[in-house]
This record gives sequence, C-alpha cells and structure tokens, in this order.
Amino acid sequence: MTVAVSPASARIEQLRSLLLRGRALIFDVDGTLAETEELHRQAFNEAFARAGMDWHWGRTVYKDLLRVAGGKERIRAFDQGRKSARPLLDGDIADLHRIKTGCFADLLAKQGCPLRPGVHALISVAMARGQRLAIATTTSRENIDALLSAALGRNWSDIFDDVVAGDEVPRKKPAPDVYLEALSRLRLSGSDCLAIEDSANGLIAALHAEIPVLITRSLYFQDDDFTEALLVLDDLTELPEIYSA
Ligand code: XBP
Ligand code: MG
Repeated sequence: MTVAVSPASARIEQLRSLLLRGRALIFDVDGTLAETEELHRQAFNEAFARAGMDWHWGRTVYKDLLRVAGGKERIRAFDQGRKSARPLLDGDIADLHRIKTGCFADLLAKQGCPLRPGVHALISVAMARGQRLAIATTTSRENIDALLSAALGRNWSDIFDDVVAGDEVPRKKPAPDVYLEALSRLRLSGSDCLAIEDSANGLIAALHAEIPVLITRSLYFQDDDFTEALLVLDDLTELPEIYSA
C-alpha cells in the first residue's frame, strides 16, 4: 500500500537531502547571516541627522519601508511618499546612502553584530562536507565586508565561492537577479542548491531562480508569508533535529 507522502514530509526530505548532499548553500545576509536591520535603521537615522534632515525612521515606519529592498530604493520610496515639492534627486539619494553606509560601518565597529545562532555551525558542517557556499544579498559589498570581517575574520571571503551584492545586478529582490547571477557564477542549477533567507522578498527571489528555500525568521519579517518555503525555523540551531529526525 503506498502511503501518500504529505507535502510537509516531502519538503522535509528534500531539505534534508539538500543539507546533506546539496551542491551549494546560498545565504542571504541581512536578517539571515546576522540580525542587522536595527543597525541599518540606526545608520539611516544617523545619516539623516548628519545631512541636516528632519527625517527619523522608527521601527513601525522601518518595518513598512523594508518591503522595499535596497537602501537607496527605500530612501526614494519614503521621499516619494512625502509628496515633497522638491523630491530628492538620484544624486542626493546616492550621497545620502553613502553617508548611511559609513554610519553602518561605524555602528558595526562600535556595537558589533554577531552571526545568528547556528549560522557558523552550518557553514562549518557544509565546508567539511565539501559543499560550496555563496552569498546573494540586496546590500552592498561594503556592508558585507564590514559585517563578515568582524564575524568571520579578515579572510571571510575565502569561505564563499561567490558573493553577489545588490548593486551588481539590474534588479533587487524580489526579482531573482542576485540568485540567477550566483547560480551562473557557481555553474549550478537551482535544484542542486539551497537558499537560506529571512524575508518574503528573499523567498520569492530564490524561488523565481528555482532554488528551494529554508527560512529562518528574523526581527522584521515575523509575519511574512513563507508558505512556499521547504521549512520555516526560528533559527538554524533547530537544524540538527532535521538531520536526525
Ligand atoms: C536587506 C536589504 C538591504 C538592507 C540595507 O538585504 O534589503 O537593503 O536593508 O542595506 P538582504 P543597504 O537581501 O541581505 O536581506 O542600505 O546597503 O541596501
Ligand atoms: Mg534578508
């Protein structure tokens, strides 16, 4: 008698198979490798103050703005929402975002931002298995370097076969561009890889690149719709239960 395999157990089997034998794990950065969005929010507010602007993004406003991937795009969305008589020019936005990126690096240096629980362990296990590692993120290479130099050491980039940052592709998440570029550089097909994400934008981006997704919930995206993910965890320390189940 064949037992109908419920989608849930089929997904768990697929996840276990990818964790054990997948060709590559492709990590999102913000909210996945580390819980960075509060530092980003502080960096935006410090940049606004340094630019003499009266903008201040509280958590509620920022949660809404996070539906827009990309710091520059987020500034533009907020400015457009204000229906100002003199909207910011692209050059103003780029300058403001450059200040923000500097503030983010300063805040990281002062406050630090550790890898999320279970991230380092998964990276180590994957490396020991000979699996390749990559990054596909909306943020900038500068931010990735500031975060991972502190968390993984100066030679952090030796751990990752490929790092695709948001400004290196035409469209940011939920468009699949960063994931398609990562697959192209890895010369792998999506079904041989596993994406690890924290947001609906990231889930959609990876799925549109035909990469199965493991979600680890983060601060700002607790109530996003993750229906299409293989599994949703609070964090990666829950993984061993998957292996051993
Ligand atoms: C999250 C983002 C980024 C950060 C801010 O990226 O959407 O925009 O919020 O970084 P991820 P920037 O894909 O890693 O979750 O200001 O550099 O965009
Ligand atoms: Mg993220």
